[in-house]
Parts: sequence; C-alpha cells; structure tokens
Amino acid sequence: KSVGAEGWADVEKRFDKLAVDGLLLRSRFGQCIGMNEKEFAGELFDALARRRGIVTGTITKAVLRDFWEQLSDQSFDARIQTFFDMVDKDADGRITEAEVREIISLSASANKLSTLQDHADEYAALIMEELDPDGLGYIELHNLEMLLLQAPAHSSGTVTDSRKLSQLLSQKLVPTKEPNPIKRAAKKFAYFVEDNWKRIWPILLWLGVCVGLFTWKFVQYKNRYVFHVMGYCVSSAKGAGETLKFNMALILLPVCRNTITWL
Ligand SMILES: [Ca+2]
Repeated sequence: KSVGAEGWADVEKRFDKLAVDGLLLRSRFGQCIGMNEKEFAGELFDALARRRGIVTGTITKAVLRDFWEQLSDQSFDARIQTFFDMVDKDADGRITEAEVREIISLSASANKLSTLQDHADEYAALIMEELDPDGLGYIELHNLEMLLLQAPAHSSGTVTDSRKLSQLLSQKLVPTKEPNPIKRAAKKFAYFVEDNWKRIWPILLWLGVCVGLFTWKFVQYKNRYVFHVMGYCVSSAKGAGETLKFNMALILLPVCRNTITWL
C-alpha cells in the first residue's frame, strides 16, 4: 500500500543495510520495501519469487530491483498480474477453485470473519461460476481482466489509459456507499439474512408455531360463552398457556432423547 510512495534509492539503501552477503532474506523483504504488514509482505514475496522460479527464499539486489519495478508499476496490467500471482499458488498460470477457496479462508481468518470462513466453499463456487463461464475448472488471467474491464467499457466507451483503468478498477472493487440510509440498512439486512439464514429459519419457525398456537386458542375461546363473562382475559391466558405447553415440550425433547440413548 505504501509501495510506490518512495523511490528505488531508499529501497536500495535499506537493501545494503539488511542484506547478508548480498542476499536479502524473505523475512526482511517487507522492511526493505517499506511495508509494515509483515505477513502480507511475505505473501507478496512468495508470489513474486514463485513466478520467477526462485525457491531459495533469498534474493539478490538485481532481483529486488525487478520485484520493485513490478510493485511500483501503477498500471492496470502490472497490478492485476501481482494479484493473480498471489492467488496462483503453484504458478501454473491458472487459478483453480481450491486456490480461490484458500485465498478466501486466508483473508477470512486474517480479518476474523467466521461466517465468511463457513461459506468459503460456497463463495469460491460463486466466484468460479462468474469467472469461468465455460466450466473449464480454472481461471486464467484474461478472465479476470475481462470481468474487471467489462463495467468501465460499458459506461465510457473505450478506455485505454491504464491509470484511468486502475482508478475504475478500484471503484469497482470498493462497494459504492448508498446515499439513502434506509436503502443502505435494507441492503445490510439482506446480506445479514443471506449469511445467517441457517440460524434465522429455525427461530422464525419457532416464532410462527408460537403465534399460531396462541391465535388458535385465542379464537377458540373467543367463540365460547365464557368470553362474554371474562372478556379477553380468558382467551389471552388460554393462548399463552398453549404456547407454554409447546415450549415445555421443546425443552423436554432433548432430555427424552438423552434418556433413550442412555437406555
Ligand atoms: Ca494454479
């Protein structure tokens, strides 16, 4: 993120200080390029080294220069290539569903998003569906570029300036903020339901049964003679009593099962 803010001269100076026998260790790569996120810098190092077939975990100054040039290149192609390399763990030029799943799990655990973790398979499948329309089982670099270029190409005809492109790319990747607060809340709620529907439906079912039982008894007693004497008191009490019976049964159910297992 802070890459590109400073020039090669600073990086070179740090290389001279950090390198041992002209070789820079992977663990010092982040510090050398001025990146604070150590883990991310490590991932970045792996991605860049992988594509160049470097397996030693150390780099020379010439290689660092090469890395630096790719990282500080703000063009759309260079950035998408770096991103692609980070996901493509075996550097075969293709992203498989397993690699997509891995990157989702990784970012989910890094950001402590447990529901995202739970749905990693599902989301990976969705991404594959979107980026692999021919069902080949993998994504290639041009699929990714196509998707990201589709929207801007629609809106503003031909866009060839790569700086403008990467700007549009960031716009597409960062969700636009909805100005209407009610619509925003509704959208948020929709996402919440989508992520938690497995927890929501049993609660809704339970609520539905309770309301149903209450209404059933309430109406039954409303049509009886006693209603004319006691009013709404008796129907409310009877309705509540019915839901109480249901909930008692619910509480007893697991106990029964345990008893059966025990026997
Ligand atoms: Ca791959």
